[in-house]
Amino acid sequence: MNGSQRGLLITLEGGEGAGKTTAAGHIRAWLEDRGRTVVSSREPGGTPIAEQIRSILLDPESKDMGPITELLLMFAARSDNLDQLIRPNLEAGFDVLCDRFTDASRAYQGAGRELGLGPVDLLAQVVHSDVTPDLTLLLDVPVELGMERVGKRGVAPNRFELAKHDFFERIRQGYLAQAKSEPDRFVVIDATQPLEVVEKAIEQALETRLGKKL
Ligand code: Z5A
Repeated sequence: MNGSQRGLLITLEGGEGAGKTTAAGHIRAWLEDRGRTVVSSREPGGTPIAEQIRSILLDPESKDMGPITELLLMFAARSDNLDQLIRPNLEAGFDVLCDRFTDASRAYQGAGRELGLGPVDLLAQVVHSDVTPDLTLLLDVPVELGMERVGKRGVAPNRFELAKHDFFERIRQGYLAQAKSEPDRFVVIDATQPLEVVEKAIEQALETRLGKKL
């Protein structure tokens, strides 16, 4: 029930082109069909300040940015998203659907940039010790397939998309390791399948994991 109860935080994770943005629309509609009010966000971004930080992070001109700067900017954006959007909406009883959250920092900065989980978990403790996703859907695709999908969009690559294959492979393995270590929070979806099959798998995960809370 929305209103008096805290809303649910659902996060979407995965490598480039896994289908998170596509899935977000489907999840939102599924929840709304059940009478829920859903607020969407994305990271980095979601608020005016965080969107400005996103521009710096994705700009290919920021090519000299070091991994610690990158991590701190991710958490600066996240902190604003939490203050302005995530916490107030959860407290108002609305569900928040976020395209990426701290697991992306674990995968991209922790595994991809090889900072390890220590600094990520430390910042997570500082920034949101009070907030953990109720459910995290990890859309998993091999790096090549994700890149192929992104390539078809015909949009200029952002700073992350210019990285080498090894970086994306570490990210994929980082995500899968996280999912394995927190099986109660994560559901891994095989996102290589046709869209209708992926959507069915997502619906099943929502029903199984959140059914009783709705
Ligand atoms: N980043 C980070 O490093 N650390 C952090 O803490 C956070 C983020 C939070 C911005 O993310 C960047 O920030 C990101 C990680 C880093 N790296 N990059 N770039 P983003 O989420 O904005 O960017 P993204 O991951 O590149 O998203 P994306 O490319 O938009 O991918 P997507 O949302 O997962 O995919 P999509 O747009 O839904 O689908 C891609 C295409 O595939 C599209 O044409 C779809 O129609 C198609 N598609 C989707 N599903 C299917 C299926 N099942 N079959 C066939 N085709 C499909």
